[in-house]
Amino acid sequence: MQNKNISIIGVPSDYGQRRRGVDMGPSAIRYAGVVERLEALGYEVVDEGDIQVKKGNLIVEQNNKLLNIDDIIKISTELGDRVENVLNAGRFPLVLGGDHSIAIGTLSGLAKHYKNLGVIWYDAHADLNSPETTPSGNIHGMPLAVCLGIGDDRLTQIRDFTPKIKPENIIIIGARSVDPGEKELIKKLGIKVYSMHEIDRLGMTKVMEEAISYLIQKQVDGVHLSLDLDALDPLYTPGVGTPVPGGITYRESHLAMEMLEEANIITSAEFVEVNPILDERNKTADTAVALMGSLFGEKLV
Ligand code: 6HN
Ligand code: MN
Ligand code: MN
Ligand code: MN
Repeated sequence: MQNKNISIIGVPSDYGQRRRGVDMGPSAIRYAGVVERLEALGYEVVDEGDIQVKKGNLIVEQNNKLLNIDDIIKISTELGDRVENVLNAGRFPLVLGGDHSIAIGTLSGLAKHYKNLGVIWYDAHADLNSPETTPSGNIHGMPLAVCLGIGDDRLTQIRDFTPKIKPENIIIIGARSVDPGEKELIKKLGIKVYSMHEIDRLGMTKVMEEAISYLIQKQVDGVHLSLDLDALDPLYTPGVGTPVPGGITYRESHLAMEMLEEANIITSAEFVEVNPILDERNKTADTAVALMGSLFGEKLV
C-alpha cells in the first residue's frame, strides 16, 4: 500500500439487521490484533476508536421496510464526516463494522473526496435492495443501492449529495444469494458481477486480473474495498449474521487481497458483519485480520 498512514474507525452498529452482536465486531477485530499486525508491516496506525452509537433495542417489527432508519442516518452522517477528515489528513481510512449498512456512511465520506470512485463489493449478497424490493426490511441489504441513489431519500441524501457512486465503477465479487429485485437492477444498470459461478469457472486469479483492469479502464481516482466477511464460506467465517454456503475459500480470499496489494489500487477499506456472538473462538475476526495482512502487503516468505 502506497499510503503508509492508516486511521482505524470502529462503527459498533447492528441497526442494519436483526441479530444482536455485530455491534461487537470492532472490538473482536481489535482483539484479533489488527493494530499490531499492520504496525509489523511498517504502517503508522492510529486507532481513532469507535464512533458514538446509541445502545438500544433494535426495531424488528415485520412490516417495517426501513428498520432503524433514524439511527442509521445518524451513524452514517457521523461516519461520513470522520472518513472525509481522515482523507483530508492524507491518511488511509480502515473502517471496522458493524453490519454492512455502515457502508452508506463510509461511501458518503469517500465520495466527497474521490470524483470517480471505484468500489469492490466482496460479498455473498449484492446489497442492492430498496424498500420496494427488500425481503427483510434490513438496511444492511441496501447500502449499494443507496449509494447509487436508489431508495429512500433520507438515505440517498445523506451528507446532502447523491449519487455517491456510478454503476459502471462497481464490481461485486462472491455473490450467491441475490434477490429478484436485485437481479433486475444488476441487469438494468449493467453492474459487473463475479458470482461464485465465475469464481469457480475462471479461478480467482483471472477474476481479480479482470476486476483490476476493469477498474483501471474506468480511470477511477480511488478504489474502496467493502469486504463483507460472509463472502467467504461459513466454514472460515461462521460469525456472520447471514451466512450462505458455497462461498469463497480462505486461500482464494488471501489471493484476492494479495493481488489487490500488488496492483496498488486500494485507497480505503472496510471489513463488516463480524458478529462475535455467532462466532467460534473469534475465528471470523481472526480471518478478517489475516486478510488485512495480505491486503497491506504481508508476505509468506
Ligand atoms: N449483508 N438480501 C437479503 C436482504 O435482507 O436484503 C440479505 C442481505 C444481507 C446483507 O449481508 O450485508
Ligand atoms: Mn453485505
Ligand atoms: Mn453479505
Ligand atoms: Mn499467495
